[in-house]
Amino acid sequence: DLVKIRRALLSVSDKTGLIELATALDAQGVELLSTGGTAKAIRDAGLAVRDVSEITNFPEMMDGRVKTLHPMVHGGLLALRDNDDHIAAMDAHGIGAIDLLVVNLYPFEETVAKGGDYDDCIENIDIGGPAMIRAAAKNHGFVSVVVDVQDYDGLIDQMKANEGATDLAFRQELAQCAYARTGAYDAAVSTWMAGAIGKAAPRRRAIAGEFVQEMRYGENPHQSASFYSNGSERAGVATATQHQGKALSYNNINDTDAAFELVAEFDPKDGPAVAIIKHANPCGVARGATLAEAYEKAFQCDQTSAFGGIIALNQTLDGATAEQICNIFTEVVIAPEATDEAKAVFAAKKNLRLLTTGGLPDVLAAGQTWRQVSGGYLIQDRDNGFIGMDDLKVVTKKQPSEAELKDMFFAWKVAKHVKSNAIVYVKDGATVGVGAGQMSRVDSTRIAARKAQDMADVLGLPAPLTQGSVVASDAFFPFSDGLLTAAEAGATAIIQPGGSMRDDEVIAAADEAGLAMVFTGMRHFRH
Ligand code: 93A
Repeated sequence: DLVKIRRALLSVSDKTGLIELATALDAQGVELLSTGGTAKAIRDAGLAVRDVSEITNFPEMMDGRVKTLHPMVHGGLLALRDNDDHIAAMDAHGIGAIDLLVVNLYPFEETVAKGGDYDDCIENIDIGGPAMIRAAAKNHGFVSVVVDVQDYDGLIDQMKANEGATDLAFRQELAQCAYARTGAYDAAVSTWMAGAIGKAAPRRRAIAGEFVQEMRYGENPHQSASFYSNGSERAGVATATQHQGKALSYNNINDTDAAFELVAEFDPKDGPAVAIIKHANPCGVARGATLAEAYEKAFQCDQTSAFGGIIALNQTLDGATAEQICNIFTEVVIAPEATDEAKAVFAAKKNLRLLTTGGLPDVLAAGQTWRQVSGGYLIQDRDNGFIGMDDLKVVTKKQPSEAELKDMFFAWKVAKHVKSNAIVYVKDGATVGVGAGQMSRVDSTRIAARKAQDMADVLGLPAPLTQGSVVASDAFFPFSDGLLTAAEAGATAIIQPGGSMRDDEVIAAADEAGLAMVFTGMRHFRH
């Protein structure tokens, strides 16, 4: 199954490594064919190359839209070398076999990422390149196809090991990669177009990703898993730099993402904020005068759960905060940046992973989230819903104080990142009780209060920190029982969407208990 490479067609937009590759092929005695810009680059380097236009007997035309779309090219790629009819057709029409295709496509994805306008993006849709790639990949029994600059060295190694030939397994792997590339390319075009023509729910959708790494295992050890990026430049776990520690696990990536998206709710201009995450839910979130203070306040919320947690910071990790983080075992720390001092502190903790991202993601940015269900996908807009002071409606006799309002907004932002049913008690810019993922809202309210009581016992406080707190609920209270539980725990003010059939009953209960309550008119379910 070895096929010797005698003739190669090179047509690349990204000319990185081109001359090295062409030189190596030339040294192996391979005849080189090429399109306009690629041929020029090779020729300028002093190597012999034939223009495709000479083979097709057609000039490149229509601004290069038609260069390689010709039977002289496609016949050379597609002909079965062991089929008499195909060989006869090649002879009859003077078609020469092409044994190697090296293509990288017009930079469509980069053009979109750079904010290219509509016509610019359209012009960067490569037609001839994918056509050749698909043809060569189909005929991998005889043809090698390379679509990635990083595969050039592997190709040359393979040829050197086989006297200028490639083996079938190698060509199969190249072909499999090639179809992933053309598939991803068209997925990018289709995704861009859906946005460009303002189609939120196109009839068909194509998704694609770039392989990042194989995970040791998935959510559990018996599940295999891998990690793909979608090419987004959003600051976060997929684009972060890891400074130390072993590779992240599937659960680490999921939790780190939850942590960083949560802490990004807190603009660094308003001061430091810290989120500690376990199982994708926060077990402590706080603001502070310093980052170290914010960490300490977040840690106070649920010291027990924070063990083995994942910590996200909304600003540069400093040495003092790093020291504090080292007091207990932590899996991952993610921050926009880290000082050298902080890195030095962490260097002693070999198992701790430090990730930096260069910035925070924009929580208000549009985007989409995906969820797999059996037989399909659910796709929705990211929850970038935001409420401001003007959106709040005070529904009780009692008005919330300024301090309560501040804490309410804080609690509301946290609640958006807690699995439903979500209940979040907050006092002085720090969560003091989090109830997550319960099937009934009143249970979440009780659990959060009980955890606050547990913490008071641990810390030796006379009363739980929920005394004098505010509470956020991600969706409306369907009955007054949840609200009354919060009041019992010592909450003085409540923020919730409103909209229950029994809002009147709930408001009356709040008035009776002397609470202030505001409605946001927006829900933040998270499942
Ligand atoms: O406009 S195209 O879709 N029409 C073609 O026939 C064609 N053939 C190759 N673009 C085409 N290509 C692309 O040209 C290749 O995929 C490659 O990205 C680029 C290389 O052009 P040049 O050699 O002129 O730099």
